[in-house]
Amino acid sequence: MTNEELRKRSREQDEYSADSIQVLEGLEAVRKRPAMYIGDVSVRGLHHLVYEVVDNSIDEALAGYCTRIDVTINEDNSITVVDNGRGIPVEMHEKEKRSALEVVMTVLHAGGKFDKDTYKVSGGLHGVGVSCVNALSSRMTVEVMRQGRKWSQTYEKGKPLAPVAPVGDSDESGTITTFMPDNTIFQTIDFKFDILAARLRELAFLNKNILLTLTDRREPAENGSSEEQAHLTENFYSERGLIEFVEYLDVNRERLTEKIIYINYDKGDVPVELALQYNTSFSENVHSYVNNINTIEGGTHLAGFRRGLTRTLKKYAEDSGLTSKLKFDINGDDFREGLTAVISVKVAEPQFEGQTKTKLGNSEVMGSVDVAVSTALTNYLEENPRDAKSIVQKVILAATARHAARKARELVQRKNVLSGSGLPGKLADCADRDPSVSEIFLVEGDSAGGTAKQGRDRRFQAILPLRGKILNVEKAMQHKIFDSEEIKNIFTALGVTIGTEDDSKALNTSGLRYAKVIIMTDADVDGSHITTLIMTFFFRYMKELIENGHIYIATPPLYLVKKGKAEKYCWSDEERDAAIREMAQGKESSVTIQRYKGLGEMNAEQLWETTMNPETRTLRQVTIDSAAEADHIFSMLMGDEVPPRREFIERHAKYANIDA
Ligand code: 0RA
Repeated sequence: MTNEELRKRSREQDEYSADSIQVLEGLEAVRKRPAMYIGDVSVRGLHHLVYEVVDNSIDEALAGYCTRIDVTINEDNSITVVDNGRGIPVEMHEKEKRSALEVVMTVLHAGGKFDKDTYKVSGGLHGVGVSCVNALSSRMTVEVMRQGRKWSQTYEKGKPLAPVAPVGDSDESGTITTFMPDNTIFQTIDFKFDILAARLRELAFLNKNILLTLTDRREPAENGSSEEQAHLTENFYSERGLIEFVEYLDVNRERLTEKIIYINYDKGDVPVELALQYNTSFSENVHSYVNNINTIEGGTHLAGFRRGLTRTLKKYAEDSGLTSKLKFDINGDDFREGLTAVISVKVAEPQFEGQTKTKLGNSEVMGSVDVAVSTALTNYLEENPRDAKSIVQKVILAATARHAARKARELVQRKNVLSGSGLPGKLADCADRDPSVSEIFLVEGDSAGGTAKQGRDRRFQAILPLRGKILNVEKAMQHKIFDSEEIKNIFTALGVTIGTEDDSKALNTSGLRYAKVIIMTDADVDGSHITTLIMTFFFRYMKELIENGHIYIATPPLYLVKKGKAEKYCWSDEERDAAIREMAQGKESSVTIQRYKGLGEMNAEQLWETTMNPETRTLRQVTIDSAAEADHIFSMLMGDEVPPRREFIERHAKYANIDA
């Protein structure tokens, strides 16, 4: 190298580090307050990192340049995302004086700045930009295949180790991103196959004709126990998009109508795509998306959908004379009982509002969705009179049931007022009246309930025993649900009410009496069935409590390993084996193993120590990672079809191999 070249190189490196300093300020902010950028640093935030990277590849696919996205969980638990798009530009960025790739990777929100038309990064929750992922990774490498060459740059905690450099030739195009989440930032860096699979499946349905794959290269757990099974590769691909999404959501429900109603309306300003069908169940399962983001708080698109649906069906019902003899009104809810629908809109500049920033605020979207639904549904009803009649009859049935339910509900509420405190007789309440420090255990069976009552700290722990299996709400109509003693007890004990004059499903949680609602059942097949029933109830009737982090599952131990005076509680087979190995070393007296099948086998003190004492217990918080996936799973678990349920349970249940 000549002196001239050396000087040039040194000059470049100086400039390079000057740039990096400026960059660091932005990304340092992300590392200081990660939750502000990705929501939280728990399992959820961790998986958002992957979504962020994948979303960029999806954008490239939506621009028409990418057909395939491969996600791999590598052996070391890092993630690699490969796409076959055009590759992130690597050319000099005029203003920034460094490679465009480096700008994208190191400048906050730099994502779409340099190619406005084709590179529209999805806004909202995941739209924080891939630079955030970089900032929160201990190491990240991006390789770009473009124009015959392969380029690469590596970063640590968002900081480039060297400028973007060519590393070889390539006759392909695309982007390969590999990152290792920073374990000093995240509570856990263990990626869950099922969580990623649910999101990729959702993306495949929402964006047809893109092949998404997920591969797990980690070692399967030694004995293949519980969740950590050998997953190899799963492919997600959908040719019919939302139609297949609705089929997937409803696989375990009986359809009421012959065809899925499908609308793809992109004549207006806001492209609207939606699919819907009615089934014979009683729940409403409407999932809405804006730019591929699940808007769990709804918003203007959902309001437009409801308005269009209600108006169109109401008009059809009236014109057909089917509702003329009804003695009471039909309201909006009635049109959505047994309705499964997915609405997906693409909005150029989405305004997200609400607690979790998942509520669409753009007012212009309401009209677009309303028009799209009305137009398509009107045509459908005209062309399919048999289906139209089934739908109207279903709506009438829903209205009738709603009236019956209101009577039952009023009865419950009146009874509460009359019986003084209004709390169920079976409830052993806690002394403290401050909900923020109070917890309630929903306990299976009166006998375990008795032990729990003795074992608890009555200052802040309440016990509500439930009799055996609670009603399967997936299969029951609403008024039956309010007839159920156990379910009424849950409502009144929690201080939650449901239903107002104009919305029979509106939930009022402002009177919630406990910050933690803990489901405590036996560690066996029956116990997990009961847990599932209770969780289904919460998911369908008190979803807000799950979303706000109030629902927990207690984890009683599975074994007690004993030798002489030494005792160890164990929560898995591996723990048990380790305890046996450890205790067997002394050899004087023999090791005994007690398998706890039920809570009732523990005495009050043991139950307190292992399962109820906040200092020593482990609670599992119930969260919803994907509303659509949860809907699919609950309808399958609680539905009529046995084979899919058995398969699911065998794959996931911790207890299946012990008792079955
Ligand atoms: C803007 C312009 C061009 C490609 C991309 C963005 C791009 C970004 C990502 C992020 C992940 N994968 C991606 N693939 C492509 C290309 C502009 C051109 O080639 O003219």
